[in-house]
Amino acid sequence: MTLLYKADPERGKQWAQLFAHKAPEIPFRLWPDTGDPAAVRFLAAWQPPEDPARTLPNLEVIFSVGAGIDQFDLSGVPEHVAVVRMIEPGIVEGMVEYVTQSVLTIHRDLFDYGLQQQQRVWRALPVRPAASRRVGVLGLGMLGSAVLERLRLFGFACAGWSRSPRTLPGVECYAGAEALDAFLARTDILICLLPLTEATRGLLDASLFAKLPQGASFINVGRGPQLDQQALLDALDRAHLRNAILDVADPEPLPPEHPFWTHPRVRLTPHIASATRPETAVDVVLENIRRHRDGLPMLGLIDRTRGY
Ligand code: NDP
Ligand code: OXD
Repeated sequence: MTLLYKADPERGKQWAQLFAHKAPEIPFRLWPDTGDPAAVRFLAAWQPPEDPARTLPNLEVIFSVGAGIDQFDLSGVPEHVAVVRMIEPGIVEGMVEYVTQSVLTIHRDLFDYGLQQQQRVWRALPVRPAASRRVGVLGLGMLGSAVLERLRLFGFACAGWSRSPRTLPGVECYAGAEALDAFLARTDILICLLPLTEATRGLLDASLFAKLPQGASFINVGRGPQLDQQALLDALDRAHLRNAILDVADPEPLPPEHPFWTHPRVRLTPHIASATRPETAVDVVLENIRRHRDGLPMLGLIDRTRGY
C-alpha cells in the first residue's frame, strides 16, 4: 500500500517526515525512487508519470498536490483510478491573503501611487468608500467563496459567478452563461478563480473585457490559458481596463521579451498566490486514504466529465 510522491522534491522531504510520524504503516516513496511499482496504490503528484497505467499498474488513487487538476493528462489514467484534488486549509488561507491584498492594492490606488513615486509626485488621490467598489469573482468554489467571505468584511459590494446556482451570505450570486454579461456589467474589480476546463479556456477575451465598466481592473489567480493575453494588453493600452494583477500566465514563466514584464499597469507574481502546506495537506490525504479503504467518498474527488 505504498504512497509515491512526485512533485517538488524539497516539499517531498517534508511529506516523508510527516508520513513517517503520522502514518508509519504506509510506505512512502519519493519519485523517481518508486521501489516495487506494483506496490504503489496512491500517487501524490503535480503531474503523474507518463502512461501511469503501465508505470504503476496497481494505482488506485491520484492525489493532486494542488487545488487544480488541469495539469493532469487524464487520457492515460484508467477510469477505475480515482482523481482527487487538494482541499486543505493552507491553500484557502494563502489565496484569501493574496486576493485581499490585490483588491486593496487596486482599491487604494497603489498602482497610481507607484507611478507618482517614480516621478517624485506627492499628491493625494480621492479615496472611494469600499461600498462603492464592486468586486466580482468568477468561480464560487472552495477558493472563490472564501475570498468573498473575507472581502465582504471590508464592505465591498460583492458578487460571484458560477456554473450552477449558489447562495452565499452578502454576495450577489450569478449562474450560467446567460448571467455572465449582467455580472460583468456590475464589476469594477474582476477576479478569476475558475478551474481550467474546455469551457473556461480563453474565456477572458476581448469581448469579456469589453463588457466590464470603463476603468475596471482584473486579477487572474486561476490559470494562464483562461486569458487572451493580447486582449488584456489591448484593453489596458486603450485604458478600458485600468490595472491587472496576474499570478498565472501562459507559458509559465513568460519569455523575457513579454510585454507584461514591463507594463506599468501590470503586476506579475510567479504563480505563488497560494500553495499546499504539507502539514495540513498530509492530514487530508491520510483522511482520504482512510475513506477510500472504508468505501466512503473522498474529499475533493473530481468529476472527470465536468473536468474539475
Ligand atoms: P472549485 O472546484 O472548488 O470551484 C470552481 C468554481 O468554478 C465553482 O464555483 C464552479 O461552478 C465554477 N465553474 C467551473 N466551471 C465553470 C464554468 N464553465 N462557468 C461558470 N463557473 C464555472 O475550485 P477551487 O475554488 O478550489 O479552485 C479554483 C481554481 O483556482 C483551481 O482550479 C486552480 O486553477 C486555481 N488555483 C490557483 C492557485 C494559484 O496559486 N494561483 C492556487 C490554487 C488554485 P459550480 O459551483 O457550479 O461547480
Ligand atoms: C493549485 C495551484 O492548483 O497551486 O493548487 O495552482
